[in-house]
Amino acid sequence: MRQTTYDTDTDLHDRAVLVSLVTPEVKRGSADPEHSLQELVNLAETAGVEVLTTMTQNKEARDTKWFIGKGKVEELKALTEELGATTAIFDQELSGAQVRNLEEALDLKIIDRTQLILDIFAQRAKTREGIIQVELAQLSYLLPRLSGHGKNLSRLGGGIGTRGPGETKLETDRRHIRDRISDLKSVLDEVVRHRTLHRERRRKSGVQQVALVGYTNAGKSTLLRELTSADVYVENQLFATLDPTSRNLELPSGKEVILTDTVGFIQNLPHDLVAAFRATLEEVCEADLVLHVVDSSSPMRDEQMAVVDKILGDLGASDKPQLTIYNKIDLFNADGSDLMPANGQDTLVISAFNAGDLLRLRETIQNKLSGDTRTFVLPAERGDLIALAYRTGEVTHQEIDGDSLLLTVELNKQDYEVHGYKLEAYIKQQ
Ligand SMILES: Nc1nc2c(ncn2[C@@H]2O[C@H](COP(=O)(O)OP(=O)(O)OP(=O)(O)O)[C@@H](O)[C@H]2O)c(=O)[nH]1
Ligand SMILES: [Mg+2]
Repeated sequence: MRQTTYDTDTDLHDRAVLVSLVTPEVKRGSADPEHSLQELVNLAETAGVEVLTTMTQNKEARDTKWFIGKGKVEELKALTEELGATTAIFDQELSGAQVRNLEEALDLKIIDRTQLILDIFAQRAKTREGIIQVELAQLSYLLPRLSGHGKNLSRLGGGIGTRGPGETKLETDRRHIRDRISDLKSVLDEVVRHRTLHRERRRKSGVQQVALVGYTNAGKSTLLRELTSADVYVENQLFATLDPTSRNLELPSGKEVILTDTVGFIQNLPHDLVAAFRATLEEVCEADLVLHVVDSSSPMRDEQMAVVDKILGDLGASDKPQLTIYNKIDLFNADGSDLMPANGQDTLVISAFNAGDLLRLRETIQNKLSGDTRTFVLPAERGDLIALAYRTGEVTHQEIDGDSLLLTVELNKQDYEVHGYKLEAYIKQQ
């Protein structure tokens, strides 16, 4: 479903040549340019584009006017004419002027990595929140790129903007986009408020929350489905999931927790998109435990893990208790140069389709969530401490002993670290 007229129209009929410019700056970056280009191929195919071929240029610096060198533009023109391409997709972000210049010189639709990702998100967004977030990201991307009277303006379609008296079309378009951005932001604020209320209710109910995060296509939704029999969309394509889905997960002890699936991450995730999806991603910050799902079979495994760690850091979720799940171990190539990860306290090697592995996973989640059990001897008149003990975990036993109350509590590690430490002085000595 397309929800706006601002998307880039990458439909089934797009036949594209993919272009990457490798500068020393790109090489210094965290992503390997070849891997990145391969990922661009996957992204393009996910968006329904037929990829004809790829082209790479090594150059000292990007060209201000053309992005790639002028000679390379000629080469690209000959190639796209020969292959009958309709589109050129660039692996790096282009400026508005570069898009216009290339469009005119090549007579092709010009798209960059960010637009391609935004387009996939636009195709995938199903819920009201997801749709708003994608539109917000698209408009934020578009706004600074609106300049001059090039073809770019026609991208706006008829969705917004009518010419006001005495104003140029461009100014009107800009103003309408700004208005729309501020409208979307206030709608989103409302959604966020609801979400926060909902989350607080869940928190008060004392049910612990576990969030699945990871690189796109790592197997997060598969795990949600296998662990909870949830009817969720699983697909061997990038960004199958956009909206967080939560389900009850029963642990081996019989206790239930909430397991939430989230949008996948990718390298060079457009900044506007992260900003727009912040509301959704902040769900991760509320989790009692973060499950970082990794595709062990990917040749880009370490890069992908670094991307996920970086985004978790940006979200302020680095300090959360974390379990790294090396998934798809059935596809792991033992002869590969990558080291086989080992099971440890904070890591688990599994296949999402192996029942034994899933049981181990549920046991490990249980262990990570349940802190130690402690018995506190609290003076009966200290209602504040008794209330605190109840808030810091699950009280499994209660007994009166003279003027004291003995409470045995299965501690929630995180709550205990935050405020439960006040109870430390009252731990019953064995
Ligand atoms: N062989 C194998 N395939 C798996 C395993 N886990 C998941 N997959 C496959 O990997 C693909 C992606 O799975 P998803 O669960 O959609 O991945 P995701 O992390 O939710 O991806 P996004 O929603 O795009 O971020 C699907 O084709 C799954 O069937 C596994 O342990 N082994
Ligand atoms: Mg998914």
